Formats: sequence, C-alpha cells, structure tokens
Amino acid sequence: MDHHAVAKDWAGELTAVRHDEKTGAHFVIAVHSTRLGPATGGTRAMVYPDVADAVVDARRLAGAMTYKTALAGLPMGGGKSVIALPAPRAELDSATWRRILDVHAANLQLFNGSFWTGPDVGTESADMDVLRRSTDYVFGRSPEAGGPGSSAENTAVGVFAAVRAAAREAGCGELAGLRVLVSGLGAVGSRVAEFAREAGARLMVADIADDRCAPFAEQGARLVPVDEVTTTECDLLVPCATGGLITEQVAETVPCAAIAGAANNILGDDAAAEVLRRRGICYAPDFVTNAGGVIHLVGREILGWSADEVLARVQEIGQTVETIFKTASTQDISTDAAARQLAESNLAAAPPGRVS
Ligand code: PPY
Repeated sequence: MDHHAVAKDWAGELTAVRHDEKTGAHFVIAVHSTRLGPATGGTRAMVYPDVADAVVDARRLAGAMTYKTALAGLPMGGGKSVIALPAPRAELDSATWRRILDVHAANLQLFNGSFWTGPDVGTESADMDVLRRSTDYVFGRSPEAGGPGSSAENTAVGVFAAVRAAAREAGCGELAGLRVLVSGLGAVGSRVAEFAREAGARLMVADIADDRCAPFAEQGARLVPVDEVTTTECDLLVPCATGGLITEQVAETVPCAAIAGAANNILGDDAAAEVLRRRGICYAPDFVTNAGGVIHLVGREILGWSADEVLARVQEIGQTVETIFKTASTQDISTDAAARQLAESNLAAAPPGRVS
C-alpha cells in the first residue's frame, strides 16, 4: 500500500481515523460531500491488511455515496464508515464487539449530524439498535426497536430493475430464457436471483458458501465456481459480492452482454469502463443500481415516506439507468462516465453557500 495515496487523490471533505487500543480496531469515517445535505453511508466492518487500506476503501465508498444520493434525488451527501477489525467478526467475543460499537457511537456523536450511518457489510440492524442508544445519527434499526427493517429487499428491487434495463439495452430483450449469472448470494444477491428465476431466466449462481447455492441448485440453477465467474459465458453478469470484480484486464475478456449488480465498486479500476464500452458490453453503474438501500433508509427515516412510496422511488432506478444508457450512447462515452456526469450536474445545481 502506497501511504501517500491516502493523503491525495481524494476530493472529499474530511476523513477521521481513530485507533482503539483496548480492542485493536481502527475506525474511519470519510465525509465525501455535504453539498446536498448531511453525509450518509453504511458502516462496513471487516479485516483489512493495513489501516491505510481501510482509509482508501472508506474514501472510495464515500465518493460513490455522493453520486448515489445525488442520482437518487435524496437530500443527503456521501460518506462511509469503515471499522478495520482486529479479527473476523465471527471470532470476536461479545464484549469486544460491544466496545467496538461503543467507540463507533462516540465517533458518530462527534460528527454531530454531519454524518449518518447504517448497516453495511459486516454490520446489521441489531448493531444499529446498540449504536442508537448512545448516538442519534443512525439509520436502519430493527423493526422491534422502531426502525424500518432491512433494506435488502428494496436494494434487490432496484438492482433487478437495472438488470432488466441492461438486458433490453444490450439487445437481449426480456429476461425469460436469458442466462443470468448472480455472483454473491447474500441478502441482496439471493433476492435478485429469485426475481430472475421468477422472470424465467436460466439462472446461474456462484457463492463462496455452498449452503447458499444449494437452494438455487435444487431448483435447477447451474452452479459456477467463484473463480470462474468472469470467464463463464452468460447474457447478464450480476455481481452482488465484494467489489473490484471487473478490472481492465477482466473487462477485455468477460464473456457477457451486460453487467448490472448490487456490489459497490464493481469496476476495479478507471480503465475498465472504457474497455466495456469499446467491447459493447452494457454496464449499469453500481452507484445507480444499488441505491435502493439508501432510498429505503433515508426515505423511511428522514423523508417520512410510506413503504409504497419508497418502492415507487426504488423502481425509478430502472428509468435512471435508461437515461444513463441514452446519454452514454448519444455522447459516445462510457455508461460510468455518463452517470458521473449526470450526478455532477445534480450536485452543481444545489444551492451554493457551502465550502464543499
Ligand atoms: C450504500 O449504498 O453503499 C450505503 O452505504 C447505503 C447506506 C446509507 C446509509 C446508511 C446505511 C447504508
């Protein structure tokens, strides 16, 4: 890891880092932009090779959140929180995890409402219930604690709307009969896989955990080894696991017609988007497709939307993806560039008066 990369190459507003000696955890809160409102983004808790990797990850994910909320039309900015754990969460005893949550809550309280968090990779609603005891700036508590419940369903609805739009754009038409490869069968990926199966797709699934694949295999899905996801021929590739799957090199050869998924940072580097464009592979930018989660949380908890209203807004992701495809083809730019351009114009239209 190039430590200098931590201090530059990021256009965000503020990053805070804290080490807790008692647990060995490092805490990162990256506020990328408050131009449209308080920053928001989930709390990701996992093991990183180095704290610098955690900072880079938080900053990259925070930048994606700025575009995500801007394109979803939410009055919130972009941020992200990362907890670099001393060991995998499953190996931490409950007192250690509790202390980690308490330190995180204290950090959130210091931001005093300029950053709001919620569940992400490695955290869940029950953790938000604990955080909320000592800080207000938390979304996504469990329904028993007065929260809006999991955002997985709405995230999956939005991703599926994007998958369908990408299939049409790629000239594949509707999903019936298409080979749809879903990589990552967590709460969101498994739901997207179910939607695809219900739509008559020829489902293919991959996950590091065999027991997640089994229910799909029993219903006729083809199993794909995780290390063959980017070399297996399919019509639609749906990445719903960790990010960075499509690097420039992978983009050169990946044998699919379209890519749309739930993972953050699907593209592993800046060059990948352009390679996909050149090869005619239709890519739906992740910060558009997976916005259902933040729409669910901010819609229910800040904007007072009903479940039906949230669902209607999430379904609009399909139209946003279509607009981005149109812009990309009219201007002969990558879909990623088109999405960034649209997000930037939404940001520029915000009332001035802040240094951000
Ligand atoms: C994401 O979409 O990656 C998020 O982090 C969404 C989010 C926003 C606010 C709280 C939790 C998750």
